[in-house]
Amino acid sequence: MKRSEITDRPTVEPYDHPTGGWGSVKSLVEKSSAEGLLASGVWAELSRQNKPDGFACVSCSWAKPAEPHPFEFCENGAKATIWEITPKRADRDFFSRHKVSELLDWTDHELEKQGRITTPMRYDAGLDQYVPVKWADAFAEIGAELNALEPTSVVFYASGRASLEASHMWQLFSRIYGSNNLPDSSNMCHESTSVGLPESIGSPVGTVVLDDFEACDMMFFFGHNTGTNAPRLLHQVHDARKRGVPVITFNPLEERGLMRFKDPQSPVEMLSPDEGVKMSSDYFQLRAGGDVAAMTGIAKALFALDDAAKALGAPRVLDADFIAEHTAGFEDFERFVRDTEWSAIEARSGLSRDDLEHTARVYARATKVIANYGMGLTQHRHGIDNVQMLVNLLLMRGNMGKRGAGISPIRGHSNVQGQRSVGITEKPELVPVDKLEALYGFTVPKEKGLDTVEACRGIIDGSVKGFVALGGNFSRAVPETALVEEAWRRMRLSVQISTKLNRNHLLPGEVTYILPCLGRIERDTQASGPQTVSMEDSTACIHASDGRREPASPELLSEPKIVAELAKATIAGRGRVPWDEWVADYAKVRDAIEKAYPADFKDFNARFRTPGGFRRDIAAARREWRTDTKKANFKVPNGLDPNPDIDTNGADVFNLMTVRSNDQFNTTVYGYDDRLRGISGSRMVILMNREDMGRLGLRDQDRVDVETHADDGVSRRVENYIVHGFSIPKGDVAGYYPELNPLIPLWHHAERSHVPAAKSVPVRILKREVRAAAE
Ligand SMILES: Nc1nc2c(c(=O)[nH]1)N[C@H]1C(S)=C(S)[C@@H](COP(=O)(O)OP(=O)(O)OC[C@H]3O[C@@H](n4cnc5c(=O)[nH]c(N)nc54)[C@H](O)[C@@H]3O)O[C@H]1N2
Ligand SMILES: Nc1nc2c(c(=O)[nH]1)N[C@H]1C(S)=C(S)[C@@H](COP(=O)(O)OP(=O)(O)OC[C@H]3O[C@@H](n4cnc5c(=O)[nH]c(N)nc54)[C@H](O)[C@@H]3O)O[C@H]1N2
Ligand SMILES: [Mo]
Repeated sequence: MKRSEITDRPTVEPYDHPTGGWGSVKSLVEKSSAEGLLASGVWAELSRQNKPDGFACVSCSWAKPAEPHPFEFCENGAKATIWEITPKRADRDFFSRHKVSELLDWTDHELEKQGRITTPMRYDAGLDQYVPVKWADAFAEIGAELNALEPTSVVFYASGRASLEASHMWQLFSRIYGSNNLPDSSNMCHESTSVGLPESIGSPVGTVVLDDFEACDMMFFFGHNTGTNAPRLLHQVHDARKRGVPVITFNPLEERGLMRFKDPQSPVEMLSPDEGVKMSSDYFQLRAGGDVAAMTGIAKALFALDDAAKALGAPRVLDADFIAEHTAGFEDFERFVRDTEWSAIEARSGLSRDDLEHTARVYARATKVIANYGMGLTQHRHGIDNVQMLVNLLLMRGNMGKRGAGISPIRGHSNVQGQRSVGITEKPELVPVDKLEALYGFTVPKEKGLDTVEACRGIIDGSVKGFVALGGNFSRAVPETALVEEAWRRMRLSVQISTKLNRNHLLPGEVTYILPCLGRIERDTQASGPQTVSMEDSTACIHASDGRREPASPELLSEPKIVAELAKATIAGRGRVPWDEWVADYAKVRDAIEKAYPADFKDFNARFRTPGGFRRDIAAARREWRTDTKKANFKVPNGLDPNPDIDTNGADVFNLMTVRSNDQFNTTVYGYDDRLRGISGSRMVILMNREDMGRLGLRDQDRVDVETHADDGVSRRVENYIVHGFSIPKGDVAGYYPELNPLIPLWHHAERSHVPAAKSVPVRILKREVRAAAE
């Protein structure tokens, strides 16, 4: 079970089967039996997943259709369900048998694999163990501890899974207590979207819904591993491809899901021997961080096509009417694009002018285009430039705010977008301060709170003294692992509301609690009866979710209940929130959300069971631009280079992308089989271009250490990784998150949005000379 035991030889073989297909069915059957679940019980839950009267999947946030498929789940959504409904338990007995220092040697996989936590636990430093506590004692002590701390020295983190109801209560608790320190996993994820899109189009979220996918006549995919991270979206891509819609993908890695797909719900496709549907009509393996360059090239080619059309008196290629009526900043953007040389574009993107001109021609022929993107755009120093550049491309041809067209950021956690919609944000200007103050009779703190990077800085420098987490595995998800982990133990208070054991639990502060909660698939019964919760998906549609399963333990409390009890123990007498009434009937929390956000959540309780969800009010989707200019703004990027000021100093510096495998959900590692990339047996791998390997004298399966290239005096290194040749551009290397997070400097983040730049970490690859000796 030791960490080191899994670094043995991985196998890396090209996986040339389509996504979906039999491989995914086999993987599911294996996962349920490994968890000791009968297939029949699993099927019963899975058939309710993402249905109007069922529960919202706990995996990704992709949209849930009004008319679902018979099985509206994918391989990875099913894995997430199986992982939550497991019969395994990390119970009192487990914690009495293992010291925390012992558990620190376990892998992320082994920790969570112990199963659901059943009892509230407090860390006992003398025993170096977690010991069971009564809920009432836990709440009382945490309340007293919080009251002894300065509110601005406490962080209230949320990981993106908790419901709209729990989340709205969470931010009220934090703000009445006196803190805007409400970072969210979104800070590590789509914050480049949340900062970039409002400047461009005046909306912080995407503008498309499922219906647009049915109407579009072209799609882009930039930096998203759809087959693994939002597999249900493959249905929309699959349908579009069958209609002959071109899909052009830009990704340094050949991700199977966007190459070939077999619909596991279609008997005809499953039984046919062919290779499935070709999902991308063109697939361009650009250099990581080369997206601004690639998009500048496409824009440049569009200008050239437009020039030619004008010269011939043919119809324009740019949508001149849309640009004149709806946009600002076009001239500056045009100048930037025309002034950028093809040589620079080709060098930085790693793509040829021909390929980019071809893309522009395909794009110019389409009239309704959706641009999808993920972490490959947001997790860069120039993450905001990436997002805004993609919007620029859409604006050039009026592909915004009309049916079949728009921007589609593919969100992460199943309710991460929703948490932001109901007040979880460190930026007080994004919450309805006046309404909250009038409704609940307290003063909302006005100074900006800490985001994720700032919270880490505070933990490291000691100014953050308390950390309360509504889900997640913060210390493992953030950069600069070594410094954060060390500093965590100096904190006064660490409280984790969790379902499963993870590494963050193993970093005790002076006072440390694990508070176990119900999962979303479980029945949540309160005074008024069974409760329903709600989530917002990636397309801003709100859905009801009903858990029916027997709770993993009778001692578990729901998230709203835990938040309310923490609040009552901490801020009793402050603010007029009827905590007990809300917990008794979550419909009252929904009424409260509607009062705070009347436009977005109009008739919330009446509408939230609408099949397919009801949509929040997204102004940009109807061409109302809530920006500084009242227009959609073309934005000029700060140059083509994602890491402009890194001085390689003559060293052989590679660009490391940290990515997810097909067998994990963030820091939750289900297993060691990244089937769609053909890698199995280990996650301690570095994927590298064969020419680069040759230059460094490396062969497949050689051991390497990886070191961050930075001159800030901090040494960041991971050891004993296995290198393997892979289809990846020269100069780029890839490996798995979160194991590689110790390599990411805390200061290496997107400008302004502070998203850690997890897709462009400058590293050196050092061959270990132990190979011969070890054999
Ligand atoms: N099964 C499963 N589903 C998930 C998750 C999970 O862990 N497992 N996580 C959830 C969460 S929180 C999120 S945020 C999403 C994440 O979903 P993704 O956005 O797909 O996240 P990553 O796995 O980090 O993969 C990023 C992709 O971008 C590519 N890429 C890397 N660098 C660049 C670049 O510079 N340019 C371009 N164009 N591409 C690049 C990588 O090759 C990879 O295909 O998925 C959500 N859904
Ligand atoms: N290097 C690198 N770092 C990254 C990324 C990357 O691509 N590369 N991606 C970033 C992104 S996009 C994200 S979103 C973050 C993710 O960061 P987090 O959201 O903090 O991490 P998760 O791994 O999703 O959290 C898993 C834990 O959540 C708890 N949990 C699960 N279900 C529930 C529930 O229903 N309720 C409660 N209360 N707890 C629950 C379990 O105890 C589990 O151990 O990581 C970021 N870090
Ligand atoms: Mo995320």
